[in-house]
Amino acid sequence: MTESASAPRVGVVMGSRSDWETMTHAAEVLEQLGVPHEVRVVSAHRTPDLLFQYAEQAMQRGIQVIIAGAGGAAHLPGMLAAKTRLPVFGVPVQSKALNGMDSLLSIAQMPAGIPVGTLAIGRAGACNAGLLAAAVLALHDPAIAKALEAYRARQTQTVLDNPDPRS
Ligand code: RP5
Repeated sequence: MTESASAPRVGVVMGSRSDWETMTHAAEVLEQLGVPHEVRVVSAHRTPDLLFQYAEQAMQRGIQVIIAGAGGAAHLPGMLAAKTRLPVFGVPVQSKALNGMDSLLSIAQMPAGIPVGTLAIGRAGACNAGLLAAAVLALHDPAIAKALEAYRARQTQTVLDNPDPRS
């Protein structure tokens, strides 16, 4: 289980241990940017009471953003969003049967009134969920803002330094 040293400000949750291969990318980004976070398996279907408890207690525990990844009938992000006003970013995990299209549509097609910010399927979505969570916290946290700016500058420089795709 991944934990950062200080009190977590971002909750990275997922429907199953099998989602970790994807969701580890969100945690890695948060780690790189120095964002205190926690990682938990919370299943909408197998542990519905835990889901409610997590969403109800998140804010009072100091969580400010929730990143939720799930695959298939991916109800976790939407149900978390139904139970807390914290921003919830949903990551569609690439399912075996339908390549993640089921996950994507389950997460994106929320009814008006209960928003989930839906990311891309798989690794890119998980990375970007981490970056978006950091961007939200960066609005009021200069250290995270600086880390985010440095991350982006490094990324730009890496592309500029390697213009020839053959080398
Ligand atoms: C979803 O079912 C999980 O988010 C996971 O993506 C999918 C399959 O879960 P496992 O059967 O691998 O535990 O709830």
